Formats: sequence, structure tokens, C-alpha cells
Amino acid sequence: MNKKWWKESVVYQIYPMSFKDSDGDGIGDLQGVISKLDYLKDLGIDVIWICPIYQSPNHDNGYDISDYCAIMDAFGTMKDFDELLAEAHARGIKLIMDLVVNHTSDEHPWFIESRSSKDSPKRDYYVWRQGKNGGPPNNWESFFSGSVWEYDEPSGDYYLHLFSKHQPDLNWKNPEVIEEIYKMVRWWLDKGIDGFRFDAIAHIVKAEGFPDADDPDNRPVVPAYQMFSNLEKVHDLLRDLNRKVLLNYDLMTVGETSGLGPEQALCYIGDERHELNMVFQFEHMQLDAAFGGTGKWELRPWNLLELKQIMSKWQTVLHGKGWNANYFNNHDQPRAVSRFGNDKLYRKESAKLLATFIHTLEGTPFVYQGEEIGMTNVRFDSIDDYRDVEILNYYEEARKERIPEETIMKAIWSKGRDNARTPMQWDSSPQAGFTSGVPWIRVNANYPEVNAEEAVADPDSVYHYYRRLIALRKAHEVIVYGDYQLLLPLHPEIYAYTRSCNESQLLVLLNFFERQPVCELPDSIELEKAELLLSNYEGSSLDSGRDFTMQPYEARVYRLS
Ligand code: ISL
Repeated sequence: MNKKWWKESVVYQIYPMSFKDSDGDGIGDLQGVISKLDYLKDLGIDVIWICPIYQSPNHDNGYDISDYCAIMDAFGTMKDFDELLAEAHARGIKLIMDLVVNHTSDEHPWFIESRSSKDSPKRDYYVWRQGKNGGPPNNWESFFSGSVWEYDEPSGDYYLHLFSKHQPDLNWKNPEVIEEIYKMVRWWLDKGIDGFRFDAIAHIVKAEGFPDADDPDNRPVVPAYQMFSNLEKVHDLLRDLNRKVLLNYDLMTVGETSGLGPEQALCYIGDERHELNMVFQFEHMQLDAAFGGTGKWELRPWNLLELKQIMSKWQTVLHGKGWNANYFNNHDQPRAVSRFGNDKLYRKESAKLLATFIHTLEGTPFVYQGEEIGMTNVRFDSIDDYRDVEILNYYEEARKERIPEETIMKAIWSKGRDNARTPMQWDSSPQAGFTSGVPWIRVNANYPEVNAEEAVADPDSVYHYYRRLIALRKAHEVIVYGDYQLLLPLHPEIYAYTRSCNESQLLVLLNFFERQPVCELPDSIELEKAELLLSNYEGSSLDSGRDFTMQPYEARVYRLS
């Protein structure tokens, strides 16, 4: 058992624009975060991951950085940041930052210089290519719709942007770029931060020669993930970064790596690799997407057997070799309680159920702001109320393709990133207590019922359930280090597993649906001797026989030994 603090931690993710506004400009800020540190301390979390707070023109809410060593004006100053770090540390909370180095903003001085002329000394900081047959250099589609290439009139060349055209990709083949990045990373680490979440790190290396992706239909743009995801050279770059920079510090590092399975993940996180501690995998985020997961906006119903298959694979392949980062929510995903739970009739029960799952698997649990009070998706009637560049680009492209408005809006309601980005609901006062001004994005209308003040006051709330789950992790080492064994593999509604290490064993029973199935445990499990440690229903402790009915979205955690 290779013990590490980052394995034993619970991480809380803050999306600063939407967390807490202290000055009434409608945008969350660092003083706002500072004012809520005690709330987070009471919740029991160990680490904050704060999404980008650097200077940015905000085309992608801070993921388009124009100065890596300055704080976004709307968020405050470097003094505020230093105060946040000191105040978090004073409460025993660590802080990790978002490292966005696949691209910068098109307003970063490097890009302005690079763009200024073909002979610029910084031309090679980015990826410039000539067009082909009067069009872009190849057919790769951007994550945010359209081509990955943007034409630059004055020079007649195209630059590459995997995300929006305001996010040109850095050229990681240029040693000067790498040196600049290392310098910046050291600068932050020397301030005393505790690690990084590596944004879009799987994409920093692109296929040699930028070949077209195969497409029998000859469309102008096609999904081309294989051309810029998880390519072999990424690993050389990460190992070099470790050797020269990261290994000198005691850090938590987690990479955002879509498009891989656990075997490939081990190339990033295998103990002997010296690259990253963990990665965010996306397989379970594709359960409800069409075309085997590539059609983000085309929906399909998800099923529990597939979830079991994916998560069991990650649990077993990584055990003893690498470490999982477990999540259902983040700033890019719709709210899990609306997506995999039931935000109408069983909001609290299903929010607790999903939490029980994430917190009792092997791996570090990540909680996204608002998840701990059971915040739900939003449904704005008009596209004008949406702010996310991915949503707006998709809307425009889909309209061009003549997809009916209603179909587009339905897709946005269920999958759009703004579902997770509406302001944190602190109380039932106007604008949910998020701001005294006009929020940058509308507050979810359910804030009078769903808010932190109500949740803190109600001992039976989702919030208090999270507190108990987090405390349970601290009390039982088996939750952190135990191995995972799936039970009832073919049960379509109940997800059951044990976690075992040394002499301890836990049993987790989760009914993922509204129906009330009978739970029939295998003979090897002796429930009579078990102690119920946690449940989201009061009556659960009354069942001691081998077969019993589970309540809608019921979750139970037992200690077997
Ligand atoms: O989501 C993906 C595919 O569906 C990923 O491949 C991709 O890595 C992801 O969209 C990247 O997200 C991150 O970088 C973006 C930013 O907009 C997101 O908020 C951030 O999490 C660009 O910086």
C-alpha cells in the first residue's frame, strides 16, 4: 500500500466566475472564495482545485490566458491570490491550479507577436501552416465546431486552434516555448501551491505532418481526435517536465485526458512512469452520447450495466499500478443529479446515491461546486441566456445545418456546459446570494428550495450527507486503499461491490433507479454481522436478511469486517 496524501484527499472544484461575488460586478472573485473557506472547511474537503484565474479576455471563461503570471481583473489581484493561498493553508486546505498550456489566448503577447509577421522571432511559438486547395491545411474539426484552422489575412497562413479561434495552440515542438512554460510553472510552484490540474494535456502533441483524417464522405471537417490525442510524444514531454520541474516539489497532479482506457492511462500514471498522479477519464461521460460516445449533442439512454463495465475495468486495471480520479460532475459536464439521477422526484436521494458511489470507489473523489447541495441542470428558453462558447458555436453550426431549433435546445438543456456554470446557490435571497449585482449568467430558478443555507440547516440534506461521506473516508482506510470486487454483475438496477484491505471489508449497495428491486446477496456476504455505516434512508438498518427490497435511489454502506 503506497500511501500518499493525494490519495487520501477529497478535492473540491471551484469555478470562480460562478462561486461567490464579493464586489457586486456580477462575476465571482477571489475575495468571494476566501469568504467561503470556512464553509468548505466544515464540509471536510482537503484540496481546492480552482479553475483558471489568470488574466484572460474570457472567451472561454479563463481557459484563454493572456498573462500566466497575473490575475484576471474581475477576480482581483495577486495580493488577493496570496491571501487566498495563505487562508486556505491556515485551514489545512491545499490549493491546486489549472495549468492551461495546450493553447493561450489570441491576446497573449506571444501570439500578438507571432501573428505580426512571418519573420517574427515568435512565429514558431504557435502552429502556422499554408492552406491547401484554397482551403485550410486539413479536415480536422475543432472541439468547439468548425475547422481547427483560422485564416490570417495579412500573412496568408492559417493557425491551429483545437478549441475556439481565440485559443491558438502552442507549438510544443519549440524548445523556447517549453522553457517559457517551465519558467511559469516554477513561478507558481515557488509561491507554494500544491499542484496542478493539466488542462487538455492529451492534446499537446499533434500527428506529424498534419494529415487529413480519413473520411469517405469527403466532408470539409470531421472529428479527428486520433490526430491529436494521447500520442506517444506527450509522454516524453511530461517526463521531461517532471525531471526538470515537478519532481522538486510535493504535488498533486491530475491530467485531463479524454479518449483513453485504463491500460493507456497507465502510460500517464503508472507508478514507474513519473508523469502524472492521476487522470480524468471520460468513458463514463460518454454513456449517454450517441455514436459510441463521439456524438456529444446526440443523446442516447445510458444503462447501468455499461456503467458497471466501465468503472469495474478502471477499478481493477489501475489497482496497485495507478490511481483513479473519480468524478461525475465538473464545469464541462451537465449536473449528474439531472443526468444520472432524478432531479424531480428524488433529487436528494439520487444526489446522495451518486455521491456514495464516487466516494466509495478506489481513487480520489472530486466534488464540483454545488454538487454538495444537489444543484441541478437549467433550462433557459432562449439561446440569448447562454454564455458558453461551445454552446454558442454548436447552436450556430446546427442552425446552418437546418437542425430544428427545438432539437438544438433539447440537446443544450441536457448536455450544455452552462448547466454546471450557473451561480452557486448560497441562500434564498435575490440572485441566490451569489451577487448583489446582475450575475453574468442567470441563476437557476430553483434557488429558493436548493441552496446552501437551507442545506446547512437541514441535518438530512445532501450537504450533511457529503460531510458524513467525507468523514467516513477519514475513518476507514479501506475506503481509500481497499481493492474493489464487483457483486451482482448482471443486475440491471443495483450496483453492488465490496472494498477490502487487510482485515477490513466494506459492502456498498446502490439502487440506481426509481423502481424497488429485490437485492439478493451472494452466500459469501453475511449481512447479519454487518454494521450499517451510512445510508440515505432511515429505515435501511431494519433489513438484516439475505433478500430485501431497496428503496428508490437507496444507497447503503456496510462494514462487513
Ligand atoms: O471534452 C473533451 C471531449 O469531449 C475533451 O477532449 C477536451 O479535452 C475538453 O473539452 C477540454 O476541456 C478543457 O479545455 C477547454 C476548456 O474549454 C474546458 O473548460 C476545459 O476543461 C479549453 O481550454
